[in-house]
Order: sequence, then C-alpha cells, then structure tokens
Amino acid sequence: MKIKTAEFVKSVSINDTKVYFDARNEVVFVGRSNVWKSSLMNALMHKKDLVKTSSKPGKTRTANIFFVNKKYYFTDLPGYWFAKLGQNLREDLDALISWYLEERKRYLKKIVLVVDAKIGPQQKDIDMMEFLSEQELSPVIVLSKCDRLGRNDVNKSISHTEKVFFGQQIVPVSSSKGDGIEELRKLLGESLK
Ligand SMILES: Nc1nc2c(ncn2[C@@H]2O[C@H](COP(=O)(O)OP(=O)(O)OP(=O)(O)O)[C@@H](O)[C@H]2O)c(=O)[nH]1
Ligand SMILES: [Mg+2]
Repeated sequence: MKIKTAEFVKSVSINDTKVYFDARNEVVFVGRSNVWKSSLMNALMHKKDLVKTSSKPGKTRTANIFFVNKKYYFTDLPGYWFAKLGQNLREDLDALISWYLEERKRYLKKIVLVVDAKIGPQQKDIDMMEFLSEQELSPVIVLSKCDRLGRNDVNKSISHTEKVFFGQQIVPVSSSKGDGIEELRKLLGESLK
C-alpha cells in the first residue's frame, strides 16, 4: 500500500470509560518496551516524529491512534512488561493493551508484533502470541533492530524466531535504514483490503 496521509486522531487510556470507536479497519503495533514500535510506525507512514519516540523505555503510555490515507487506523500501544514503571502503572498499561485488543477485535486486520532481533522472542512475546491466537487475531512478527546485526546474525535471528513462532509470517526490518519497510507496507495493505 502507498501511504499518502497520516494524522494523529486521539489517545486512549484505561481510565477513558466512554471511548467512541468507529467501524474502520485497523492495524495495531504491540511489543515489549523500546523495541522501536513507534519508530517503525513513523517509518511506515513516512513521518519523522508524528509518533512520539524516546531512547528511554516506557515512552508510549496510551493507545495512540493515527488515521492513514483517510481510511484506516494505525494504533501504537504501550510496550508490555516494563517493570521499571512501577507496579500500578505497569498493571494499568497491560490492562489497556488487552482491553484495547479485545474492544477493537473485529476491526483489527493485522497485529504487528515487534520483536527485537538481537534479543529474540521473550516469554512475554510468547504470552502475547497466545493471547492473540485465543482472540483469533492475525499477527505478523516484525524483527526490529536488524541494522544492529550482521547478515548472518539476522538470519540466525529469523530461524530462531521461526522455531519459536512456528508458521507465522516474519518480516525483518530496520526503521532507520528502511529495510523491510516497503514489504511490511505491502503486507498491511493486503490485510486491509
Ligand atoms: N539505530 C536505530 N535506532 C532506532 C531505530 N528505530 C528506533 N530507534 C531508536 O530507538 C529508541 C526507541 O524507539 P521507540 O520507537 O520509542 O520504542 P518503542 O518500542 O515505541 O518504546 P515504548 O514506547 O517505550 O514501548 C529511539 O531512541 C529511536 O530513535 C532504528 O531503526 N535504528
Ligand atoms: Mg512507543
């Protein structure tokens, strides 16, 4: 898909009890904190800082919804499992993630599960994948930070991830270099048709 326009719509937190959602198809981005989810969204939408990013983990604390091509939503979710935020905030953010995914389920055409290629899938990613399959949501695994690895290590990371998440689509990317971004745009375009 070609992305021509992208605008911020709104932020949703777990305390927003009356949220109005409309019936538009959507893609959401999930993953552990600091795996470059928000940066990946900027790269996909041809933006530099539409989606707020930070070198410090725990930047995204609400579900941030963007309107793409005046037709679809792309939504950035907080990273799961970032213990340093403190237990209360951590629990609120984890609750927001599962609530959001369940609430919007019928419109979610793809869940982009971002995994750090250097670290590989962690238990929390496996838990998220289980949740997605329970909810009958369709994931694609994006291996981020590939620019920080050599070709051999990227291949090793892909085969390890294939073993952990058998049969799932995997796209290796680098948001700074742009590798894999066009492939991911194409795949998302297919899902949103
Ligand atoms: N070298 C390199 N750095 C990147 C790339 N993408 C993102 N970064 C940097 O990584 C840091 C974290 O990125 P974010 O996109 O904010 O991470 P996040 O997963 O959204 O984190 P949370 O919101 O805390 O869950 C930022 O300082 C980015 O500038 C990339 O492709 N290459
Ligand atoms: Mg973020």
